[in-house]
Amino acid sequence: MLVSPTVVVVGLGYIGLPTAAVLAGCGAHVVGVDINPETVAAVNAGRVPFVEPDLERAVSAAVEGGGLRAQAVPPPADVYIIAVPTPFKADHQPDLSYVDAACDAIADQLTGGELVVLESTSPPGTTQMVADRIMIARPDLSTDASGGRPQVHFAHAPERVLPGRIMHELVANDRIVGGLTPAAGEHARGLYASFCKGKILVTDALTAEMSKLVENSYRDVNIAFANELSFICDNMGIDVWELIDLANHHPRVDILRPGPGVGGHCIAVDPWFIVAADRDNARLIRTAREVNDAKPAYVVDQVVAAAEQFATPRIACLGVAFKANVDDLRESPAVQVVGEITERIPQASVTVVEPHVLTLPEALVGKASLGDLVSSVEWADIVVLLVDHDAFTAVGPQIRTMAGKTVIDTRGAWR
Ligand code: SAJ
Repeated sequence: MLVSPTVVVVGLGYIGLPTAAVLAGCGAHVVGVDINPETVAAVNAGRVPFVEPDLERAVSAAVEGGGLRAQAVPPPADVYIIAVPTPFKADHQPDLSYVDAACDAIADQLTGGELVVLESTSPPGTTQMVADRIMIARPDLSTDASGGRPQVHFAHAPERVLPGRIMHELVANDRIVGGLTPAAGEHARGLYASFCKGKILVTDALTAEMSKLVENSYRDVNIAFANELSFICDNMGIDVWELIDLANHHPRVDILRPGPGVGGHCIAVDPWFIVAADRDNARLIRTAREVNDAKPAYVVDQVVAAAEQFATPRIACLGVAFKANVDDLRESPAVQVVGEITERIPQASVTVVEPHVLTLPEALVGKASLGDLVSSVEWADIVVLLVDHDAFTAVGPQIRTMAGKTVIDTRGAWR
């Protein structure tokens, strides 16, 4: 690996921006590229357009020190890291349009000798697709030095950091890198060894792609097991939280926690990439997705049933983030639950309490209001806990003693 390489990071989101800041902090000359002019302007001003502990400090230090700048178009560089979104379409098929656009943006800049790393979580075969797309645009280059043409190295290095702990995990976690060729794998190892304190595990690109999908599917299947237990326990009149706590005393049992569904941009998405790649064999993975996706509607049914005892129910929904102590509302089951409550119980007044945001998400504007914790809980007939933010778990004892309120605690935070 070059001592101070020029690294272009395409996509300054939850993964690209932290990666750019960490690389700059380790001596690389980093250019962040984003199609959103507001993101570019924010980064160049040393600001971060979303909440992530310690990130803003790292970005502003990198920008002030001259190691990081942002722009709309990729310049020539030694390394290109693609960290753009890979959502799925309505039919659960992967949408690779952002990856395609990133390839098209960097293809013109290549001269040979560069490393192109795909970090976006991707369906199996995407790294090969990236190389094929760029080689079609640039027939003067090759992936394996064949025909004497200058070689470009392609690798996949899936990000595996946990939102809320990104700056720590980016450096501390072990990192899987998979090359399209062994040489590409070794180039990628050098890049990640420059800032990762964890082990760098080198494999081929296809296995690296699958490793990321398998990790998140593993978690999804295990959360589905917990959510399925919550359905069974409600049916049988058993406290699912007590049951799980008891079962987890077994030395080889570690059941996860039920909730209102699985959110975020990864665990609710990535398993579909495996299903899309091998529908016939991915039976458990598909069923887990279906079990977890059924949970928000189940919670709404509980609230609808509770609301029947009030003519004009007042409902306080605590939390709309996709999980505890973050401001990230992407694919949040809580947003879905609140939206469906307002549709199914039109006579209800609904207040949302979300200490991590200043405004309601667009999907809820005009349907619910945003309130503070104490007055919303005091006002409500029904309190629905959707996210186990620390701010909510702390008030559990007071809420348990409030007479006359129906409490639906989807996270078991107030037991
Ligand atoms: N959840 C439950 N019950 C649990 C655990 C989680 O309902 O017991 C829910 C959460 O509330 C949330 C969702 O699952 O809605 C996902 O949360 P999470 O904390 O499990 O995971 P993410 O999406 O924040 O991050 C995951 C991580 N992957 C794994 O733990 C295998 C992270 O390491 C990945 O980097 C990240 O996905 C990603 O970017 O792919």
